[in-house]
Amino acid sequence: MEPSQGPGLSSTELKTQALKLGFDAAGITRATTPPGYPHFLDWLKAGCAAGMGYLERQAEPRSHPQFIHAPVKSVLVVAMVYGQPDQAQPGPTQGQVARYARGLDYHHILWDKLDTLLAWVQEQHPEVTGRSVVDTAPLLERDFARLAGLGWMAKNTMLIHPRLGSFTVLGALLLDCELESDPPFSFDRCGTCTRCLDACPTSALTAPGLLDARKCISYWTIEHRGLIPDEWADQLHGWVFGCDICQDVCPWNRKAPSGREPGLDARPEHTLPDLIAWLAADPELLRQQIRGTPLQRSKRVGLVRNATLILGTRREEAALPALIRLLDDAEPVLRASAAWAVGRYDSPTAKEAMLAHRGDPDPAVREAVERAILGSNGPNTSQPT
Ligand code: B12
Ligand code: SF4
Ligand code: SF4
Repeated sequence: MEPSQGPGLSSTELKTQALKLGFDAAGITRATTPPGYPHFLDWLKAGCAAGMGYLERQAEPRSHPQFIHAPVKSVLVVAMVYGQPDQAQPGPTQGQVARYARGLDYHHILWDKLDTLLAWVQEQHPEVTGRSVVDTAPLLERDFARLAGLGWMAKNTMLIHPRLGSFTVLGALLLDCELESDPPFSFDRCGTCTRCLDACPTSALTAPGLLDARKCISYWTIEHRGLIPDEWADQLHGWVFGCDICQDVCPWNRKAPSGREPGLDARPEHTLPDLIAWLAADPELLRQQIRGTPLQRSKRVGLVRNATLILGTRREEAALPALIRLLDDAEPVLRASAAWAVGRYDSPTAKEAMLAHRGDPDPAVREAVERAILGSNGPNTSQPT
């Protein structure tokens, strides 16, 4: 028999209802200051948040969920598995998209389900108030997921559920009633493994459990606005949006189940997109194609910028005409990225195109063109290996 809780809402029934709605795991913890909060502040102080100024601006609210919902007493944390494991390798003009971003935007799917769960609670207990949280609110979600017993904070910084693995998205329902808590997950199941740290191509995992966003492909391709600096432009390793390398190599994902939510299933055109097609696409059509998907976060300008840098890194002959056309795009960021990419080709056509764009109206683009002409943006004399 479960002890009586607040207005009589049963923790077990609440979690069962969450699973019925399609979540793959649910756990409950008390609203408290998350134990990782001091670590989060150290991480910010060390500059590891890179250009994500919103984390700095909303640092204090992360100290307690009451900043999001003042009367909160309990936090229900949910996890949902998404998508399927990779099956195909990218071709020479294709890019990779992180698995979470191949279908529809998970935020809306999770918010809807959490709101439905809150409505279910309020049907029985109209006095209960709550707030659904998915990613964007200032909550240290992985810390709360661990406290609610859903898994451990792994060396790649992911929350790994022992049965579901780490290809999960998290959400939370903040409730103002007392509920019975689950025991926190108190084991570290990484053991002596260091596969994720060894596999990260940019050494962004600077220590177990520590990610420096200034070195992370996921950060550069999704969160960074504007031009990607030359020293990172050829470090995307084929990832046009996000990066899954430190999860793909993790043994805990080998036997993990595939996602059951159809909305998160991969769309073929967003799995291994043809990068030349993105460069050449009518801007409005591309905007329409990505609407309602996670790719919308980078907008057309971010996606085409990333695609341009990947093609330039590879120096794919077939991409040169599309890259040269991009030198006349309306977006200065794309013209400057195209200059970087075209400058890497060792061909008279590429040189001619560079010289023809020395007079670009934007000073930053002119600077990128000059760097490209000087060849200071990487080798343009040898063929790619
Ligand atoms: C900012 C952010 C990013 C940044 C920074 C990532 C990072 N590792 O911090 C970037 C853009 C790089 C990113 C990338 C990704 N993200 Co992200 N991201 C977030 C966001 C908005 C905040 C995370 C944050 O606060 N980071 C700051 C660090 C310090 O916090 P933390 O990693 O959670 O670290 C905790 C531990 O370190 C712990 N800790 C406690 N004590 C100690 C002591 C020591 C010594 C150490 C080392 C650690 C430690 O406390 C910390 C604070 O809670 C969350 C959503 C949210 N609101 O929480 C999603 C979130 C973490 N991201 C998510 C996803 C899916 C991704 C990607 C997989 C997307 C992709 N494929 O490209 C990658 C994964 C990269 C990776 N290995 O983490 C999911 C993760 C789900 C899961 N199962 O873990 C989240 C939870 C979003 C969601 N609602 O589902 N992300
Ligand atoms: S997401 Fe990619 S770049 Fe970032 S830490 Fe993981 S492997 Fe490294
Ligand atoms: S790859 Fe190994 S060290 Fe990294 S998260 Fe997975 S189990 Fe932990």
